[in-house]
Amino acid sequence: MTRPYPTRSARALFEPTQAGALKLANRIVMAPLTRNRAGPGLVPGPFAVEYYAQRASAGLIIAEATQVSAQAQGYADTPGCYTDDQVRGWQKVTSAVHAKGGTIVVQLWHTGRVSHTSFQKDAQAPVGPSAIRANTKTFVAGQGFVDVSMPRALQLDEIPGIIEDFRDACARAIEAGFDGVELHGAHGYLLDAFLRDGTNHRIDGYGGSIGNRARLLLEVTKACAGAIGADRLGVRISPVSTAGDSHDSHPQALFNHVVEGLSPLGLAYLHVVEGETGGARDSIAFDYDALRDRFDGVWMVNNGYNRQMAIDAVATSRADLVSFGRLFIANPDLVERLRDNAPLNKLMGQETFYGGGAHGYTDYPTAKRDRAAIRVGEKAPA
Ligand code: 8OZ
Repeated sequence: MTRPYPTRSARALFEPTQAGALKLANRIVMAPLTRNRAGPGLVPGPFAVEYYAQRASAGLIIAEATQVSAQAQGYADTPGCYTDDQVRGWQKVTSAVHAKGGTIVVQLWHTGRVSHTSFQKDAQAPVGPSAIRANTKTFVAGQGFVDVSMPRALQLDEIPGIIEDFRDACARAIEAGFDGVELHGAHGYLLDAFLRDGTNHRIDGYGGSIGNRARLLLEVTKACAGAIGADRLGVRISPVSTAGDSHDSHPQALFNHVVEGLSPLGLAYLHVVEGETGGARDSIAFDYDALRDRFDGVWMVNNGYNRQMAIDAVATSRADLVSFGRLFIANPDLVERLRDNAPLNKLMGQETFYGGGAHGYTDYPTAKRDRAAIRVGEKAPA
């Protein structure tokens, strides 16, 4: 960090702030979490309202990755934001979160080549920047985990339609009551796959140089900002993560350019996954401070943060916001537990993460309920 950033108190993590037009009760963010529980029509499922409302004390909820179109789907039972029914389903979620004083945006994605013919109209090939198959798997109902399909390269004249799908889904997200949108520019999905020279071998204006590879992300971001206001729009990137078989020969130069392009747009925030998603934070050397110095705005960090790391990151101003994934799965009242330095629930088994019903979704207890249980119970736990 070289710019002058203010130092803050150790309590700053728990104090209100603002990210663009978004008002946050604290600097603790629920990261977007794929849970594969959407109902018929890819409408948010029956337990989604309760699940998100339980977590409304987060400064910001980023609702799970949600398709901008039917073509954008890459996994079983992930929700959409492109039909009237989906919008009506999301309205119930956003109303419940707002009723509890929360702030909620939705992460919008196009999974690109991380998809399977079974999700595509007429079992067509999924689309990507180039016809290069990702070395990764997806979950298909009835088949379990299977290799993703060989994609076809998007034709140049299809790209305006992709941008339009993102813009339309943003408008629908606002109609659904979301306070804003996060664009999924990470983890090897369509926007990230365009960025990287390992996955983008195009020879038109969307491939080749870093400037060309960054074009789609920047065009989508500008279109979405035009639709809903840049101050309600965030972008997530994962510079060195190999999630979704993502790889690039020069990530520092690439993401320096991306962030320089995003900075003047006046976004609500930039959300940066540091290191390997869900894994090592430092397996690959990367200068995140160099990115931060290129971004004039709210800086959100993610990946493996615990209470002390989050307090320190905010107090030193290395970050403005910290997002938590797994800890928010297991602790609906994560904000209160971190504030009180209370013990955290253990995460249930991986079989509850993706798909299923209420178990492992809405049945994690709050600490308050635990205390109530202790008051009425026979004896307190050791
Ligand atoms: C885990 C399983 C499926 C999708 C991501 C949306 O990596 C995801 C995802 C995570 O961003």
